[in-house]
Amino acid sequence: MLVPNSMSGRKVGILGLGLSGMAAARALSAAGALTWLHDDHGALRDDPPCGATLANWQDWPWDELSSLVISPGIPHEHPAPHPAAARAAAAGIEVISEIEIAMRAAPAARLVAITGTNGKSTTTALTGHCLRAAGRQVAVGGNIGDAACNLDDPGADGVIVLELSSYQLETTPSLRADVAMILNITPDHLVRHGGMEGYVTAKARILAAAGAGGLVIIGPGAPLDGLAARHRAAGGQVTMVTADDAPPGIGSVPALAGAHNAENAAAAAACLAALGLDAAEIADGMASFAGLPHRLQTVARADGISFVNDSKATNGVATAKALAAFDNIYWIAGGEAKEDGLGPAADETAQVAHAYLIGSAAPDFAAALDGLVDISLSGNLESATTSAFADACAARSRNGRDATILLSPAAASFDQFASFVARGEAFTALARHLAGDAASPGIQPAIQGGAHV
Ligand code: UMA
Repeated sequence: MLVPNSMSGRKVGILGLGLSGMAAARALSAAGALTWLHDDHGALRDDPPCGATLANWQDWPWDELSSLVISPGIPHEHPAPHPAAARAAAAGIEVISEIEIAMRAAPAARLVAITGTNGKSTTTALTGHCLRAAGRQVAVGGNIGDAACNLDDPGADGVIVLELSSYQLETTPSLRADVAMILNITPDHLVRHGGMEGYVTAKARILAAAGAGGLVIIGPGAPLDGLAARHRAAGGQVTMVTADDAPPGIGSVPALAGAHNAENAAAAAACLAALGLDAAEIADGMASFAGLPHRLQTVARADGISFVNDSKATNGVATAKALAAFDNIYWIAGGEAKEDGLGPAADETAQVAHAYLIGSAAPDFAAALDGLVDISLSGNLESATTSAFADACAARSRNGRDATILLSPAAASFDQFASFVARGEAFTALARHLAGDAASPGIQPAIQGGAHV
């Protein structure tokens, strides 16, 4: 556990008792701080730690609080601040994240901080995996799943690799990174950041974390070019990477299929080189990377038909990348649409044999795809997967072509599932049932522990 000893004796409110809120409560308790805990939905995953009081936020000792730790999913500015955050701001009480609590523990390990709209979990897991494969002590956490406060400091020779969302970056003023990455920025979470400018500003906070001494690794395209120029002008070190900088042979690693993963691999490789790994260590680590669940994860195969679970693709940019990575695709999409709907995914349909649309986004997605591909309005995932498999089998018996049944929704899951994890698990179960192969021999297992909940 990362314990912020400098906060000993402080009184701290904690809003939201999910993974990060409870981790912050435990770390603050270990530091000797007193905490008051509240969750609007009454959920409490574990017993409150020693020194913690469960109480409605209105009943906290506001005059004595030094800080409010707010869960990343709770708005503190846009579209409207949670009333407790508004009260803290009015009283001049700092509003901070659980990541900030971990930073105040001042771990001795070197720190890699990774953000981006898409690919940050894969790049975080890949970087951690390669370091571990090269014999380094590593702790991996943040938005990827394990709260930062739960990590153990691997020590001065070790590395902490953190995936950071825009929500977490906004409220972590003490972030300091030896290597910081921004992989890409495309519109996402705009309501929470008051628009694109606010979203880019939140992501760009990672540049300040690297300061002049750290290395910033930046992916291609706008608005990243501008951020890179700005950071260089301020005296910072910047390495810009594209897919062409990926180590040779990446294309044959199943978990790193597609041009987008070549970009992720290029960023990870630049980071690993900066941390002292040689080219052979980087190549070996990448070759043995098994990927993450729900991201281009092959979950079943039957007679030349592969089922690929890309449930984590909750926006059009992520789905466009998946559509570019396969041939002859029977594509399942839909759910709760983002502001830009299918976005660039509507321009990547050249390899789509048929689209099966589900959830509340289906009518809008159908309109966007009209005239581009054959469409079925399937309603739900079960119907879509069953139809896709039947159609793919029938076509294969006619033309002999292998096919991919791809769940890459370009939409959030919340209209029909509790999370993208639940959606991906449902697809996996259906796929294995249809493939008649519960164990799915020959399927490369994705590494566990990276699933967001
Ligand atoms: N809650 C309230 N009031 C509200 C809203 C929520 O009290 O108005 C409560 C909920 O009841 C819940 C708690 O707040 O009990 C917080 O739940 P949460 O899911 O928002 O947060 P955590 O469980 O702490 O998980 C967070 C990240 N969640 C979000 O950013 C929404 C996790 O990222 C992260 O893995 C975890 O911390 C550990 O760092 C998830 C995510 O969806 C995977 N991230 C977004 C993304 O990747 O796009 C940013």
